[in-house]
Amino acid sequence: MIVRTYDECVGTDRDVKAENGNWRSVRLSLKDDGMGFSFHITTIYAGTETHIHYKNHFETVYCISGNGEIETVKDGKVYQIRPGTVYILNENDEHYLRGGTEDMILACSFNPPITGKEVHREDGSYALED
Ligand code: 9YT
Repeated sequence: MIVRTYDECVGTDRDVKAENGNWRSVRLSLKDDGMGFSFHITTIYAGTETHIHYKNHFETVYCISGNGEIETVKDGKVYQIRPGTVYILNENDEHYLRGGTEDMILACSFNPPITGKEVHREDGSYALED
C-alpha cells in the first residue's frame, strides 16, 4: 500500500503550477503507482480562463470547494461548477475552464495516468508517453 499526504507533495515535483498562473495541481498519485489512473488536487484560481483539450486522456473532475464554470467548445454550453459537482470528459471534450468568484479546488483523475513530465501544450492537450 502507498500512503502519502497532500502536504508531503507540496513543493516537490508533484506540485505543478501553470506558466500563465491560472492553476496549480498537486499530483498525489502518478503513473508509477501502477493504478492505471492518476489522481490530482487542482486549484483553479478565481477569475482565470484556461483552454483545455485532453485529446489523449479521459478525465473526471470533482469539485471540493469554490466555484467556477466549464464551457464545452463544440456547442457553447456552460455548466456551473459547485462543491459536489462532477464533470466527466468522456468524449475528450474541448473546453474552457473558468475560475469563479473564489478559487476552485478540484479532485481530478486521468486515464491513462499522467507521468508527471507532461507540459500543457498550445492546443490544451498533454502528449502521451512515447
Ligand atoms: C481541472 C483539470 O483539468 N485539472 C487538470 C489537472 C492539471 N492540469 C494537472 O495536474 O496537470
